[in-house]
Amino acid sequence: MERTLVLVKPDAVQRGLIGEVIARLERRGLRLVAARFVQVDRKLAERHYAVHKGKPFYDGLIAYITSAPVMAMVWEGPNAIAAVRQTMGSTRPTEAAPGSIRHDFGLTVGRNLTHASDSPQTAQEEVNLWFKPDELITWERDLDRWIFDA
Ligand code: DAT
Ligand code: MG
Repeated sequence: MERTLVLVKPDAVQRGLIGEVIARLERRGLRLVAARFVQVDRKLAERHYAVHKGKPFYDGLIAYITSAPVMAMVWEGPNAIAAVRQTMGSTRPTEAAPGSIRHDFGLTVGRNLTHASDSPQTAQEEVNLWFKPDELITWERDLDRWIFDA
């Protein structure tokens, strides 16, 4: 079982797509662990995107992620990290697979709607950055045995 951080970024919040993103993750079979609607401040933005500091798009990225609220969530399931990245689609919407969120709703890399952790290590770091331990809910769904085989 893996846990991964998902952000519905400011453009998707402004466009009324929070429900669309949640619906796709629920439909995929993933299980919600935590959710928080957050106005991101510069400090959190810089910690979240620390790996991109110094890149040409960094300042624009910080301005984007702090420009309106984001819906921060943790989702879990078998292979959750890869599954969620696939549901979001490639970073550039024009390279994202048809049927993915970035394909279906996006055009440019600077307004690509969502964030998802890209490895077990970053997932753990990002979940810890965005949520306190007591905000993460461990629970079981009656349907899990029909979706998860372990
Ligand atoms: P992802 O969000 O798919 O994990 P990333 O970690 O490489 O992609 O980059 C983080 C975000 O930074 C990405 O969602 C959009 C922005 N970004 C990445 N590359 C960019 C570029 N070449 N020009 C503008 N923005 C970029
Ligand atoms: Mg990334």
